[in-house]
Amino acid sequence: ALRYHTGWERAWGNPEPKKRYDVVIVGAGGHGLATAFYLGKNFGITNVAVIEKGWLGGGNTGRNTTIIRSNYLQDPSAAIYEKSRSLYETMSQDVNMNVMFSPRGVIMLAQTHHEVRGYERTAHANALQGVDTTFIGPEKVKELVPIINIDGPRYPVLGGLWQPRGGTARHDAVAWGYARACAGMGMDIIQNCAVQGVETEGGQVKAVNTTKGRIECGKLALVVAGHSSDLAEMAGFRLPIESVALQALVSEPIKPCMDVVVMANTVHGYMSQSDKGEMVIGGGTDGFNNYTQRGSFHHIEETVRALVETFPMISRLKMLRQWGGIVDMTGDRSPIISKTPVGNIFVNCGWGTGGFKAIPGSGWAMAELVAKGEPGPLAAEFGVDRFREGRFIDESVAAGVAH
Ligand code: FAD
Ligand code: PYC
Repeated sequence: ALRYHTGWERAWGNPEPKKRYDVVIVGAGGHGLATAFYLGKNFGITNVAVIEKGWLGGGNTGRNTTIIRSNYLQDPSAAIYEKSRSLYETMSQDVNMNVMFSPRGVIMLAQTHHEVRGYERTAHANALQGVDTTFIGPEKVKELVPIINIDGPRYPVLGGLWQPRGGTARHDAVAWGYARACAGMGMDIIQNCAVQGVETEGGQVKAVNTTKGRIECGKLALVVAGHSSDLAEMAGFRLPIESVALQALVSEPIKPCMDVVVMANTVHGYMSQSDKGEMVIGGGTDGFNNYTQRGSFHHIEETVRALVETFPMISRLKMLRQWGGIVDMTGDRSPIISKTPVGNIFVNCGWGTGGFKAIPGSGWAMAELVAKGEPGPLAAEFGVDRFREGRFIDESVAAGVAH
């Protein structure tokens, strides 16, 4: 039947850059594309280019393990992640593409007494923030995840933080959906076009220099995750970001055996089952800064060894693929959505190991910042100045991934 599949329309165009745009967004990952989408949808700003050095969604957006949840501790985090989670519920309709959002529920296992106390605290905080989570006991964990071993010798399962409305979505479709919707609003998505320089004059950006030539812009949004420090350097300022590889792997496909997402932060691994049946697995970040988009062997071993304790049945699974992405880590494990020392440059980065879930909420908040020049309520606490002023938004536990 596939031989009849010819003459398909392009979902988004392949334009040459124009001389000037009102807004240039660097980075066609989820956050850059969502920023463009909400600039158009919420503010009617459509003379926008999204510039991508590779292919859209080819960065962390297409490399993550797709976990969506909003069970964070601090109020500003719960607000933006919950906004984002709720936007995932209508994303397929909003962008007119099936992003396969699957609110199957997420459990963060408590495997030490410290974690029990920590997650009970988070559940109370979430109740006050309007985020639906509960602390559940080990029997309930076993009921939700029959393949789990709750009596592990080193770290028995003592309970878990359960968010029934968390889940997963198809990550490529999120990027494709936004890209097609943005192109439909008349925006240009320019792939294979690396930004190599940022021209400023009198504290304002004038243009970016790219592998496809000079492009003038009224405003510039830097949304490049692990390459944020490079772009900031081009624009003449520094960001408190470290870049490091985080990797994931998938097994051969097997019959449905686990219909929730499980994160085991003490033994350190997380696992869900994709619609194709593969077990999607991830572990910790590399212990050194680097820009390599691939995994390191010791992580595979450590992650799988950790998960085998909790899920003994995976010991006989074959692993098919592994890959890595460059994540942009801040010291407090919270993002930066901020003005910069250059008047009309704005930055969105620092989502680190946990920004897939944040894509729509982040785009919503960043679009408001770019359109108005000032952050709205969702972004207000995430300015870069907080590192100078000591107003950290500590989410090192909620991040769930060892750093
Ligand atoms: P990206 O998708 O990386 O996009 C940035 C883009 O900028 C890239 O496409 C890059 O090519 C482009 N770029 C860079 N430099 C330039 C330049 N000079 N010129 C032009 N373009 C440039 N988050 C979760 O919420 N849940 C998870 O389960 C989860 N799992 C993860 C697992 C792994 C293995 C990894 C790596 C990450 C995971 N994350 C997860 C984190 C999440 O993937 C990221 O936070 C999120 O995708 C960041 O999106 P982004 O749009 O900011 O960045
Ligand atoms: O933020 O939920 C998360 C996550 C899981 C795996 C990597 N990040």
